Amino acid sequence: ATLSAKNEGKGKRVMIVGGDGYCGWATSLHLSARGYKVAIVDNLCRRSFDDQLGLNSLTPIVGIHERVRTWGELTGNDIELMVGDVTDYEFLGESFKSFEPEAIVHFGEQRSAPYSMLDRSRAVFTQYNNVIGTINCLYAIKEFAPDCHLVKLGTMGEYGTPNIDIEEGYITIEHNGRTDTLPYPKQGGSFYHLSKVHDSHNIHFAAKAWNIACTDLNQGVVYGISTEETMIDERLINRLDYDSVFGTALNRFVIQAAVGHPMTVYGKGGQTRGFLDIRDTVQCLQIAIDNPASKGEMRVFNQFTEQFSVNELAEIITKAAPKVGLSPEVINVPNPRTELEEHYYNAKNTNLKDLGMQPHLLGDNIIETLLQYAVQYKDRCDKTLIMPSVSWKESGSKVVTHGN
Ligand code: NAD
Ligand code: USQ
Repeated sequence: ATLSAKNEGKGKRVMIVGGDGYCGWATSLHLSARGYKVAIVDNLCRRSFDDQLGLNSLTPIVGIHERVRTWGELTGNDIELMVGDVTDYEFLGESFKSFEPEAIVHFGEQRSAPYSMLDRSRAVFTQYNNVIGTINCLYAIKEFAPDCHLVKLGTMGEYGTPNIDIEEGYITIEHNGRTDTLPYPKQGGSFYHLSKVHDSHNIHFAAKAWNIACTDLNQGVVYGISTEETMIDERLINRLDYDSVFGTALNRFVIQAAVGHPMTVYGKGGQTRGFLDIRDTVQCLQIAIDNPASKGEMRVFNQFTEQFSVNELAEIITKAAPKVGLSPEVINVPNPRTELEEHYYNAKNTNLKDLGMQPHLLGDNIIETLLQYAVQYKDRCDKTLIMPSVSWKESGSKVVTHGN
């Protein structure tokens, strides 16, 4: 297949932890198409969460072995596959010794806020999986690949919604006549978001203690389905979550509009977040890898392109939908989360733009394309999975054995 690929980093050895997931699969193909030597490390737990809770991807995804084989057959680019868990240090160490990564992109965490609030055992799993996995990556770099650049996915949600502007990772504070630049205050809104806060602190410390090069990418909510590479063949299709546990705001609204379900605005809908197209996720990852952090530094980028409130997202879709023959409704459902529904929000995102990121903005064309795509797979949607099923207030210590 012919791809409009640039290949500045041709030959660079990049390990992608979580490469079977939504962001990780798209990034693996993007880099592989551009001549990077890619190894995917994934324990496939995301697929088992679907099995546990009875969820599914709107798009029909094939198994990881078939995905990787298909990619190799169609493009001649081989991706190495190592199935295992990064909380297992012996496995991770062996992966480092055999692949010898020059950069490691760490997507491999439990990334759903509602999943982390299901019950005590999921809260503990989320923090153990995420925090220990990241500590293991730091030790593996120290022990086996001291020059390897860690590119770690954090989240904009680490900052919460403070009543002042959000900076990129650090803020200069004047206090009692003295000044210092310090980590920006963190206020995660779920045990998941807090796992990322803990990761950031651990990375910041290890970067200094062991002279490791680290980039913490505080990514906003990702939307979109296709990248150039995932569209070559249906066996390369990316996953697309629409259920109330793993589905995220804009993707959920698009799918809801496509299947004739009202768009579920939680509470007043003034909740504002940073968003980006999945084509910008893969672009930003390449930029971060091509321009490594300095050793001993934890560099922080806020990785989003535009800010919207959930009400604004619903309005944008309502406006674009008639062009594809749809007329979605909006419902305000009681907010299952503990969060501000009306608040100030102004986050900086200049570092990636300064390095050349060219954003894909959320215009009508994109919404139309997303809606058409969702309509194509609408029969795979189980509408009973759409309404919120996890309450922050009711999270208890009893194990919830099914999603609702
Ligand atoms: P995803 O769940 O689709 O993918 C994560 C992948 O990591 C899965 O394939 C899973 O099996 C794997 N994984 C999890 N724990 C692992 C472990 N211990 N060992 C090995 N593999 C493991 O998630 P995603 O949406 O692709 O998100 C990727 C990363 O980006 C996450 O860290 C997430 O927090 C972050 N992020 C995502 C979004 C978003 O909107 N999707 C936004 C901001 C940040
Ligand atoms: N929301 C609705 N209706 C819905 C779904 C969500 O109003 O049907 C609201 C939520 O209440 C929240 C906002 O939309 O205020 C965002 O929720 P979300 O589920 O889209 O995103 P979130 O839980 O924050 O998590 C997602 C990813 C996570 C990532 C994060 C980026 O799952 O991995 O870290 O987005 S950020 O939001 O910037 O922290």
